[in-house]
Amino acid sequence: MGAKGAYIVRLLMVGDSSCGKTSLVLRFDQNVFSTKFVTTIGVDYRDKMVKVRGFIEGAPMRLQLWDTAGQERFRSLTSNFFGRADGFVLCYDISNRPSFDHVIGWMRDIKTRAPPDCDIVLCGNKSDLEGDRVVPTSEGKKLADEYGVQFFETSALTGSNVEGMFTALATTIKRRRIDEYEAQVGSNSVAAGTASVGGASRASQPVVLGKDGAQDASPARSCC
Ligand SMILES: Nc1nc2c(ncn2[C@@H]2O[C@H](COP(=O)(O)OP(=O)(O)OP(=O)(O)O)[C@@H](O)[C@H]2O)c(=O)[nH]1
Ligand SMILES: [Mg+2]
Repeated sequence: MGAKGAYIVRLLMVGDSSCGKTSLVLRFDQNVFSTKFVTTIGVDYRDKMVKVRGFIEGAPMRLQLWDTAGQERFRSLTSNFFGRADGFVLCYDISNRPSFDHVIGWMRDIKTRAPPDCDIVLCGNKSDLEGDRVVPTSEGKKLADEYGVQFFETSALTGSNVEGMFTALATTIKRRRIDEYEAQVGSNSVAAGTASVGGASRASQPVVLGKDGAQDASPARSCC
């Protein structure tokens, strides 16, 4: 599918190293999985065209998946990307307690550096490792509730919940944009057919309907 008419949504994958961020992106984008661990250097980038219900039916959504490195040494680099995100997938590994404990720090970084209206999903990955589980589902859910964000447990290995999680986040973002759009139209009395969408609260990155906002979709490329 071409990118014409797509609206662009920027999603950032964040969380500790080895919790499975890259694996989740690869499962979602290409339906593949590898047990080999190749740690991400800086930030990798992928495009994924998806369709979600609502707004202008049939208009595709172009997900820009920014897969950041979890290693501490890249933290100042990767946090520079937070400011332009529409949504975050904040990951931990259900078989790794420190990765869950560090969610608080990741959340603090997001709250400090990301747009205040960005949407967040808390994602407990590696749900296939039930025998090694050290973070109960109830604990992940409780933390997500405290932050007021959606919660999913996923497995990049089996594919369980992976598409559902990304789709839920994309749908939430789209819903928010509809609300922003309607508020904008309502307050400005702007004709719906000519208005740009999503710029109401984030002037730096308006989402423009009916325009091809970026280059052709391409495989992963490292930007840093
Ligand atoms: N069993 C299991 N292993 C997984 C799963 N997801 C990822 N892994 C493994 O965990 C290791 C790390 O996965 P990555 O996706 O590279 O982790 P990452 O979060 O991108 O790590 P950084 O790039 O260093 O931040 C790899 O060996 C993967 O095969 C999962 O759902 N289940
Ligand atoms: Mg990675």
